[in-house]
Amino acid sequence: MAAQEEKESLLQEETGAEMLKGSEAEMKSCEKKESKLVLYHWTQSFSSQKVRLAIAEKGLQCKEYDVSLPLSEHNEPWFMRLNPAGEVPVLVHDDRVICDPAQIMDYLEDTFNDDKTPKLIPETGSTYYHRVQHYRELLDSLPMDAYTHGCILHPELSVDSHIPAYANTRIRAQIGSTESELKKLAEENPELKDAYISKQRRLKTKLFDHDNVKYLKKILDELVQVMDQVETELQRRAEETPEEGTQQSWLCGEFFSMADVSLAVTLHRLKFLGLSRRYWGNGTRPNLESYYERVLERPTFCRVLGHVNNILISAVLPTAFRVARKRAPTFIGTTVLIGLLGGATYFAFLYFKKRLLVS
Ligand SMILES: N[C@@H](CCC(=O)N[C@@H](CS)C(=O)NCC(=O)O)C(=O)O
Repeated sequence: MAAQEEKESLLQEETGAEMLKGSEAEMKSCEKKESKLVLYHWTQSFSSQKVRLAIAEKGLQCKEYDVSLPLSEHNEPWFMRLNPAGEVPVLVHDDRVICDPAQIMDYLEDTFNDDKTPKLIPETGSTYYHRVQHYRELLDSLPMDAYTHGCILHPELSVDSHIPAYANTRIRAQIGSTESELKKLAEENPELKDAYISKQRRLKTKLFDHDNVKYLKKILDELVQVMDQVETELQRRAEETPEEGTQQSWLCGEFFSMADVSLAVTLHRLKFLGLSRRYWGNGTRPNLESYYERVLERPTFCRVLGHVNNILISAVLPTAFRVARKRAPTFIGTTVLIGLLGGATYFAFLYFKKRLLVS
């Protein structure tokens, strides 16, 4: 379990074994602010994608660690100790551990606020501030995990999705095994028993809803109103006269804000799920359509999330490498043993051949 040990030791290091004291130390820790950011995330996790985009937009240095959901690494004891909800993303900054994605983004905004760092939330009290917060809240309240599970479990709800056909069987098998896995982990780790049991209960209710087609159709219908509201806001932006020398505006104004982080990642997820045609294809919401096209061309977005909808590159291959790495000792051991046995047989053959020839 080399990866786990590496993460655990990093965590120990990060959570303040060598915490500094006094004003001089504070200054030093301020200097090192950026280099001490660590994000535990999973490439396919919607909430992780938002945080990763916000970090990139702010130009922050951050160490990223993949916590594989398909391999259930988020349920391993070391991760449950970090976040008892067993969910990604988790941000560790010096001795602080922040588990909620919205809180992580507020923390980043409040902490890294010097003149050189781009702001994603405008000055409190300004019109822009209220607009950004309004759209951020509106978009962040969407049940993205329900859309995601729903479209995987019921492919008939979407057209043109990037979800591979095997995902349905895979996720059903995972849902089936997670309950017993969490119960077993609760028995093996008494100090985390409550966390495992409440997680198991929470997941059960959640996944029951996400498999309910009637509920899924209802929430997908409700999404129409949100998309209408966004389309109207984007139309307003298009009608505003841009200041001289400025480029095309984003959702709340001429700057890319936290609301854009939410909108960009939401649209990318809807595209992945095969829901884009339903909400902005065929000229139904032209502003939304051109907005998404601009998002795809944005360098930070391309760099951080450009490949996440390609499941082979972003999930299948990294998972396969992770499995190979975890099994490396067994694999190497077996290979050496086969090699030794093969070699011994060959030398025994040579020996007996020589003796036979001699005799
Ligand atoms: N709890 C957070 C979101 C975090 C979250 O749901 N993370 C998902 C991935 S996007 C996760 O880690 N799921 C794993 C699990 O529930 O077992 C919220 O309320 O917004």
